[in-house]
Amino acid sequence: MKCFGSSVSSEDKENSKQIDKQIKKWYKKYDQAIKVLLLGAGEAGKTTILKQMKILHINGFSEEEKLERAGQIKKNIHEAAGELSRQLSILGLQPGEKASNAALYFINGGAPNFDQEYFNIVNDLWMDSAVKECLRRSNEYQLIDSAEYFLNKLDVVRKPNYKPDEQDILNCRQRTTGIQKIEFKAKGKASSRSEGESFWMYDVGGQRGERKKWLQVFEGIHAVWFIVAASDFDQTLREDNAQNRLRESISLFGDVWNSRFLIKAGLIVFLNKQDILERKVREGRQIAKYFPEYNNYRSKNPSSNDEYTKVKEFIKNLLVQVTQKHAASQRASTSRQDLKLENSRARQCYYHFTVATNTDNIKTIFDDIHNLILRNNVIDMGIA
Ligand SMILES: Nc1nc2c(ncn2[C@@H]2O[C@H](COP(=O)(O)OP(=O)(O)OP(=O)(O)O)[C@@H](O)[C@H]2O)c(=O)[nH]1
Ligand SMILES: [Mg+2]
Repeated sequence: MKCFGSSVSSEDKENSKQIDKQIKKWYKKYDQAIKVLLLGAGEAGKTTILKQMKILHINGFSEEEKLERAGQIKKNIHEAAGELSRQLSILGLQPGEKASNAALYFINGGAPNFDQEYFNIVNDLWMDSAVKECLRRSNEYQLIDSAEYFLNKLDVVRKPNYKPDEQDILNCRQRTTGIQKIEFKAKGKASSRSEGESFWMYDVGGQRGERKKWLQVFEGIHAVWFIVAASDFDQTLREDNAQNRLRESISLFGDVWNSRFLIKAGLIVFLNKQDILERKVREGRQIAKYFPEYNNYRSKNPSSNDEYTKVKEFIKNLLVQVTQKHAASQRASTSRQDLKLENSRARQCYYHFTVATNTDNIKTIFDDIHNLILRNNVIDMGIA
């Protein structure tokens, strides 16, 4: 039996040296953290994904953080109750006497003290059917996503010793200003080390005024996770009520895809808020009213008669088209020789349908992406 190395030619030796060198180079790269940047428009779900990473890979939330979140959750309730109260008359809705009085309390303002009397007033408002109708029409104005979740949990949140659980924290809304970073280690199926890989994840604010800060974190990013709230097709921007939210997201995605600062970064799109999208479609909301091109859209999977499946594929296709448009314009301006090079480096984009508030869903998707990074797509991911 031949022993390894006993009859190795000098050519083999040279090859093996080269491979060792390459492997060392890779390990050196992996020694550094894998840097992930969360991007997307306001309220897309970036911070919610970051919170999931804390739950999945760090120790979740400290007692101090939970207490802080309890205060923010009460502010969410106050903001939601205030907005619903203001919109009742704008939408021409007629609540009963109790809810009318409660609405006046919110319209007249004043700092809340969150005592039991305060929660009775919120309850009077929330129990009214006109207020429920007002919530149903929330795409016509700006209401935080967590409104229904916390108004339905009034009995729990109003308890003097209320401490939020993980699901409450995932639903709590707090706009990001500035840049946050978390560090964690994660082990994938293909991890070669017992402790797994190091990740650095950056979260930024997505509203228009925040985006000028993004450039500060583009340097050395390996992967961008671009979060789109797919359910936003019938809503307008909080910053500009003349602009459709989903159109803004798609145009922003184009800017990110074409950014020369991110050309080496792998791009993964999270088509988020699938739970809300599915509910809207099942309720009969028509995407064609906002995206007339839907009428001409032919599903790639015509055997599926499911309207929700068709709508989610249509939204994904809007993003795919952005990447194809760029490739086509590149080809038009490239010589034959360069074209070969361009095609050999054709950039990939990966798509996932997500519910950022669902820990199991995000765990599965994170594991997929992690394994993709480790397996064979290192070049696509911009790491090698
Ligand atoms: N139902 C549902 N709610 C979600 C989902 N993803 C995020 N949310 C909620 O949407 C709201 C906005 O999410 P954030 O994570 O704060 O959004 P963001 O992208 O960080 O927003 P900015 O900080 O303004 O850029 C929060 O109340 C979340 O709980 C989802 O998939 N489903
Ligand atoms: Mg945020």
